[in-house]
Amino acid sequence: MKIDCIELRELRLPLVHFFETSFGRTTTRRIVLVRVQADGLTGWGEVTCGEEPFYSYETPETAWHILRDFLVPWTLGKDWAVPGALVPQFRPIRGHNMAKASLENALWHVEAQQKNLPLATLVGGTLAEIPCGVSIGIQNSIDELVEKIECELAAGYQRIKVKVKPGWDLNVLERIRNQFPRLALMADANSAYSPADTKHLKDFDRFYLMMIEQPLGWDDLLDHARLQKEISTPICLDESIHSAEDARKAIDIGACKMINVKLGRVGGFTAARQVHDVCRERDIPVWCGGMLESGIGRVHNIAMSALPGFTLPGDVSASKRYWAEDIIDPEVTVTAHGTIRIPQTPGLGYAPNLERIEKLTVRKEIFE
Ligand code: OSB
Ligand code: MG
Repeated sequence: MKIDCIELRELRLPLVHFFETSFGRTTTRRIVLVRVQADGLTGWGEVTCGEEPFYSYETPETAWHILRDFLVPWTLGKDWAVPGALVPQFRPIRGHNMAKASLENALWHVEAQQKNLPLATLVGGTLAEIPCGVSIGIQNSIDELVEKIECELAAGYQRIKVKVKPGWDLNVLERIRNQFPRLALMADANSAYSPADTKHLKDFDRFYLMMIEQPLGWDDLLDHARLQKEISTPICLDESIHSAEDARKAIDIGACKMINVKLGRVGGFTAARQVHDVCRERDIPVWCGGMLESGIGRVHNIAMSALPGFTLPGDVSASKRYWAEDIIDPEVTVTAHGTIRIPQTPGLGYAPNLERIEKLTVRKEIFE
């Protein structure tokens, strides 16, 4: 794959409903897209960082800088045997996995077209249909949250994840459990608690959650291992897992019983497959997390979710939950039984809507 041209763009995309976590509320996304031209084909990637350095230190500005000043010059004009060849090339840069993933994933998209394969098949996916859940943010009231849960269940989603933080946790879970005793329910704390809250976190056990995601420090493994010994709710790690090495260490010390895999957080399809493999060898279920992606990132998530170890419903849901109009055609839709069908056509299986992408673009830089 000879890289002839790389284009970076930033889009502004308003969410249909604000999304609030323990670290803040998002109303409009800043989406950085990467478009690569190679061997006469076009590949798309998305930087999945948040607007602020709260989920991780990456932001649209840091990603643009790392791409423009390092990753793009290291990639452009060269001939790459496979997308995974970018991994050792990018290794000298510590971290910045979301910037790295955007470029590597665009090459996977090119390769899928070259080999005439669906992206999911190219990356090793075997499932024809993936189970879907939803992540519901903190709302203005518990009544509004319950209303949202009812609406998502009516749409067919197979499990509900709610965001929690001190003051929006036991009261909320109590109410949900009373109303939906059999619901497949989980909670995501995004690092809102500390080891001093162990007794409080033990109280979550009575709600028999599928898991609690990232209760403690965003970069911690050890305290999660200590906490897991004290609580019966399975811990799932998100923020702390940046590589297959992290996954191995976390599992070895008992810091988690499940892992949320995000393509951006681990640095692209190559690393995501390695995390998947480490977990599968150790019987640790994985599922695909979300970062409020536009259609491009969403379709990459769908492809990854077809890997055989993705046995739990992911945070991969329909375009219309996020956007009045997505930037791909068709939009991602979910079946009445809460699944997404894996496209069987070569490439992404969805077409980036160039006209709409152009209209939403607020900055663009082209490298040839
Ligand atoms: O922790 O999984 C998370 C969104 C932004 C940042 C972090 C997270 C999330 C979500 C939303 O939970 C998942 C989605 O619907 O895309
Ligand atoms: Mg999370």
